[in-house]
Amino acid sequence: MKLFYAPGSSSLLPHIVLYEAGLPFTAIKVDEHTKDVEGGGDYRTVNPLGYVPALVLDGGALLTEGAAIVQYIADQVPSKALAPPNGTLERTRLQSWLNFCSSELHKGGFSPLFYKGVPEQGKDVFRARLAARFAHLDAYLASNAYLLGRQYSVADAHLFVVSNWAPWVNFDLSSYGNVKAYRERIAARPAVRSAMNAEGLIPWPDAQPS
Ligand SMILES: N[C@@H](CCC(=O)N[C@@H](CS)C(=O)NCC(=O)O)C(=O)O
Repeated sequence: MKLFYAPGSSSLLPHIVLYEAGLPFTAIKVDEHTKDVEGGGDYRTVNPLGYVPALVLDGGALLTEGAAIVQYIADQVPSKALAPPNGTLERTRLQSWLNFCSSELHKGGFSPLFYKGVPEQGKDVFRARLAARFAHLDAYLASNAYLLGRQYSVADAHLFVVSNWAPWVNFDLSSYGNVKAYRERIAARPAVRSAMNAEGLIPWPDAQPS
């Protein structure tokens, strides 16, 4: 399998999950802005939409969208319990959290804060949305070690990855004590450290890598 990634971006999610799964893969770096692929080529020939992550399977099939990619990876190694079995209520709960991270936190919260053309006043609208969602998470994590309760899952990798961006966009997480403790638990996982190390993210950079 080949994972196309840009350091510190949402592609860190499948990168972590590939290490959690213990499956063989090659990680190929992409410049998120120019679309240049390290070693040569234009990334849009892999994913016409131009964004990471993309996972190319050994047979050549292309998978896109982080939330879907990580469920595919998890299903290859059911013994690792990275996702509840398909068709169960718990699987639907996992999908709820993955969608929450993709839509409410990533696209509907953090993404607009990265856009240089958006005025600060406009950005405050998204900071307020994020604040409400992190308050909800903080209350939830007061009595749950992980998003699915007692069991770590790919959704935790997702929340970890999107919340990593807070210092890059001036969103203060310090008042969310349970989120902080949770993030420290996730960050300590060997697979998380391996993926972050492979992307040059230890220590976490003060600004988004260019
Ligand atoms: N819907 C996609 C969004 C992925 C995404 O936003 N990727 C960003 C990095 S975090 C990217 O590659 N942006 C460059 C671009 O959109 O051209 C997913 O959830 O996987």
